[in-house]
Amino acid sequence: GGGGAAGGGGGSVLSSSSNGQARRFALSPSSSLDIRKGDITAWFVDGASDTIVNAANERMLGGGGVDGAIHRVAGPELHAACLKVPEVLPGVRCPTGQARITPAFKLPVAYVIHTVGPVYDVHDQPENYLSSAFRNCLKLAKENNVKYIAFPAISCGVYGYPLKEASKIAISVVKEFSNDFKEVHFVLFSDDAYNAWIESANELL
Ligand code: AR6
Repeated sequence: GGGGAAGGGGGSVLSSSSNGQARRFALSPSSSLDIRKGDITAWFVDGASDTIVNAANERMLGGGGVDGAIHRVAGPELHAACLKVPEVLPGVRCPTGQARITPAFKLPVAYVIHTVGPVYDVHDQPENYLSSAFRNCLKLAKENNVKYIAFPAISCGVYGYPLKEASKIAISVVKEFSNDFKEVHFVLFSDDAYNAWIESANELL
């Protein structure tokens, strides 16, 4: 607790979000979905098994956007840990739609789960890759006994996925795991992303 000051942290206290924009929806009697605005690199709930998801690329060695921010805050040990993830094809550590887990080093969470969303205009049926990305992250988190997990808007930056379509997929997949986590959070950087996620949650939950 007490992590709210930097923004995004303190998931159990809605008002601790950096700008006060946060909404909570029930997934089950013991599980909730939180949608908030903020910087995912500052997010944590209790530190013990907290996990943030990185929107990486297949090489898994950093990049721009949220990936760049996560590597900057985690420090160079994260890059070293990613290098140790075996390549499944030359230059590919995490194929599109899959997920890999590493420690989080200087981030205030325990783990980073790296996933790769589809490039909207390149992949056929990008919805299948995007739902796989969310599903594989949640499966991997569950296997590691994670109770609190936060996602960014995977594929919605340079990969060009439309926010509303992506939010419907993201929330639908989270619903499949209604009993598996205490809290699933979406930590969104822009007003547009936040509004799209709230709209879809109102439609689907
Ligand atoms: N916290 C939360 N969300 C963020 C943050 C942050 N600190 N920074 C950006 N976002 P993107 P992609 C939002 O482009 O589309 C990288 O270079 C951002 O506003 O980071 O999956 C990788 O290495 C957007 O809504 O990821 C890959 O090459 C969302 O995060 C490629 O980009 C995702 O935008 C992946 O592209």
